[in-house]
Amino acid sequence: MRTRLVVLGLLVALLLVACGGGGTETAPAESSAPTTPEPVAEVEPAQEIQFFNWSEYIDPDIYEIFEDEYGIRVVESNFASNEEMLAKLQGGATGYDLIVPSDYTVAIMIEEGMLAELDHANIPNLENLSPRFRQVPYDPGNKYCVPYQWGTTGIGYNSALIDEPTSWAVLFDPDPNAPYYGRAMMLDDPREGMAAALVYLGYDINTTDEAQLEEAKQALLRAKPALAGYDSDQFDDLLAAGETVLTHGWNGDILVAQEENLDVAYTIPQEGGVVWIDNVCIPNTVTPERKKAAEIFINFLLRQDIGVLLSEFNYYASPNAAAEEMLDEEFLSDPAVYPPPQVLDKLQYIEPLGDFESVYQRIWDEVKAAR
Ligand code: SPD
Repeated sequence: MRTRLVVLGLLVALLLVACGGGGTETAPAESSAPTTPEPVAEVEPAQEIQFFNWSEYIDPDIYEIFEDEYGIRVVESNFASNEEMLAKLQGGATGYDLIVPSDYTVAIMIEEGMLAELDHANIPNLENLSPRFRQVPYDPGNKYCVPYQWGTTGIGYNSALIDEPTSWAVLFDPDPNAPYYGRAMMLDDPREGMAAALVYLGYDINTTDEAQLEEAKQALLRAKPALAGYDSDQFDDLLAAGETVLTHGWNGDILVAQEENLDVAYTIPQEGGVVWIDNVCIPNTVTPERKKAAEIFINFLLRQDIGVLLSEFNYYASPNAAAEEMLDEEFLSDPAVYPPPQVLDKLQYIEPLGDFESVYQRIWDEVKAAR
């Protein structure tokens, strides 16, 4: 009897071991017993970041204040179009920690997996954004990017030399006897250039209709004799200096030129124009240290006082509701900065076109190469 009980006891003990029970020595690793979490190593931010931005798009004082407060230096280099910036990054450039793509380019970069997800814990000032800029269609919830400034594309002109242009015809059916003939400019930007011609013709600026695109090409070719050139960096300075009389351009840059030359004015022709949102984003090639520093800088840009400095320098509308509370009433009610609803209704966003993007680029290249 005693022997049978010992055998039974051994069997029960073996079963307990097999089932993972029977004492602490056999407790599995995934036991639900409370454990102390390993401390997560805090990443130290880099002391320098490389900022790839449009030219003249930030008050240099902002860098100084940031470096004084955080000990992080921001080194800026510039691009002149979304396509130029995108080509550099697609070509393998890895040195950039923060970039400023426009809406449709953000969509392309997300699609291609080129952007790092933002750690919102490092960007508490996101709450300063206006609600509509927290849910932009190309990046809902600001998963990858934070809106920086927004604006429109229209026509800048010298009001001492010509009347306000009411139609894009001044560019696409130019009058050879007008003072602007030979002294006009267009942005050196494939999607913006095509958009201006398509808007003039009454078409969607994202059309893939080959016949409409051919018409746009012909309009762009008709503009050529009136043009002094294509430029996205100097178009504002040339207008302020009186070198040009008329220019296709971005509202803020033209309004800054107005400070130098009071004859400079900005208008959106009756056919409409482009509305856009530029954003700060982090390429997915950055190190954790540089990403942390870039996020600290994004958070800084979202501060109320820095948002004010940004818009006061750029003359572009702010996506930052807290900053708008501190901006001058005169600025907020300027229709050239904040277009009224009837003008907004006539503006279109550039959309990503996938493979068809190359058709726009090809037409643009052909137009620029034509004599
Ligand atoms: N001087 C900086 C101007 C930046 C304009 N970005 C707008 C791009 C819209 N396609």
